[in-house]
Amino acid sequence: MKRRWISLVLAALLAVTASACAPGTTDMPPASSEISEAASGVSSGTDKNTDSSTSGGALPLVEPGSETLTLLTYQNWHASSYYDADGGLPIENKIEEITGVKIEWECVASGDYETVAQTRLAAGSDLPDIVRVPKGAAGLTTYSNQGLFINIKDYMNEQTTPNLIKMFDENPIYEAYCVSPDGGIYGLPHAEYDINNYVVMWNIIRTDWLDTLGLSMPTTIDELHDALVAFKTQDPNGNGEQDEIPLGYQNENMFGLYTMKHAFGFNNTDTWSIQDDDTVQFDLADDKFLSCLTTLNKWYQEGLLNTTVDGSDSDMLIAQDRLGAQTISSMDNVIGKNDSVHLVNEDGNYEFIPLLANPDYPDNEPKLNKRQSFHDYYAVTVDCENPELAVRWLDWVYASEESSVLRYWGFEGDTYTVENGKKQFTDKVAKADTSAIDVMREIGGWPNFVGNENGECFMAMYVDSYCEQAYHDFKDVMIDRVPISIGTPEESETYSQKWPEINDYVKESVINFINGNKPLSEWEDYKAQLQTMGLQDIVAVKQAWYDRMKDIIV
Ligand SMILES: [Ca+2]
Repeated sequence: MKRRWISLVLAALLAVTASACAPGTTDMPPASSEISEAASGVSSGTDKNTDSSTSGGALPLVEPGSETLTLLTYQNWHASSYYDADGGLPIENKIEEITGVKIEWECVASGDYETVAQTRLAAGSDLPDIVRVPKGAAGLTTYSNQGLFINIKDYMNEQTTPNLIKMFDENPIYEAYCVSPDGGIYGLPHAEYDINNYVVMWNIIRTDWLDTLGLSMPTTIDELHDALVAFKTQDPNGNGEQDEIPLGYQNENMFGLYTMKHAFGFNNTDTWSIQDDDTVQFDLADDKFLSCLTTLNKWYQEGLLNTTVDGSDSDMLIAQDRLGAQTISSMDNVIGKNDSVHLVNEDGNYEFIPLLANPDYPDNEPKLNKRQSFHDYYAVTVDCENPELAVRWLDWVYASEESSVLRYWGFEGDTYTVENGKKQFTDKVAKADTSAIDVMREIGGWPNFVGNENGECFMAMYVDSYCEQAYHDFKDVMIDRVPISIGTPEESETYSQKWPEINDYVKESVINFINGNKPLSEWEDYKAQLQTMGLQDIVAVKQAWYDRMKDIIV
């Protein structure tokens, strides 16, 4: 009975993880909203004026039902609620009502999406009006240079795109991620920027095991080491067996141990960093990283690290009350892990480990990198017969506060209420049997088309949970990643030709250095090989991206 219950819970956890997971990001969900209640048009929809050529932000954008746009995008993450279902989903229907624009959906399962979308774009004819561009920023470069997308900037002005202009003014990073090297705007990125100011994604540890063994939360790399040794040798799960695995992996599997580099003189937790002089650096080829690898290799030899390189047994180890610490979990998943361990040990509790100090690097003050905040672009194709309308539709759906409320909070009185100007989800969402985000996706919320996810709304799903504590613990040390932005055709070609191979080689080498399959004495060979493979060219591309972006933001 117990076993069945565990497997049900695990299945539910997996379902949540899968549904919350956007490709190109790590393991976490989205979110949204800030928003004024004065959502002009949300309640009315039809009583406003509408000359499509001049009305700008007025709603509806056109005479209701007079215009249709086709949209090629991912299917809803929800297991059974589809954007292209007969009758539509409540939130998309509301968008149609407000904008007056009918959407003809062409939805593809995420696993098939790149192939389908690439095939459609390769054909170069009979394209949908709006498309989620495959292959991220590189895809946008490729297809815009083939002339398949209109320049949205040609239609941008106070009349046509008041919401986008306001968004760019208030948050220049959006503009920085939109503008191509030629100055045009060929797509709007799926944004997890705002939500990522809230989402902590970091390494976790069993705090109840620390308590049991009389240890404090580690604050230095040596204290973490000693805690892992105690986990291994002092039977914290109390079953009389030495069956604990001190440190395992989630995202990026064993390679995710690179995050320990923050305790070895690096200023961040990612593989790339910005130095004080504004140069971009690939940290995993910096000699300081050899010290990190040397330490991890020692930990491996001491039996402190899980030998399952892909981390595939982590969920099982957690559910068996056997895993002491784990790399790279997002904060909502920490809650899921605690639910899982509670089935066998009601005291079981994972929390994030603070960023660790190291006396060898006394002045280092590392920061925690957020998740990648922008990925996948939405573009208007040259086959669109009414590009101005498509741009106005994107302007309202992507960038307006009213749309943000509708798409991420849903319907006032039904999925959320407002008290003293503060929104909160109703029990229908917050106390449902499934995750809050799944309830919202069932009605078309938290969409994976034209997303722009807001953290306040995300946090409202986790009121009084560990997420609140985690956010407060880490909000002051979180920084953005080195950007992956829209390149020139040359940059894009260099990046797509060289980076995947380099990336694979780095991951394989890091794992082999740690588990001893590659002697640490081969560090210099590793660095030389990276140069041979063209790492310096990738560094130059990333530097150009960063410099252009900085110019727009400053
Ligand atoms: Ca034990």
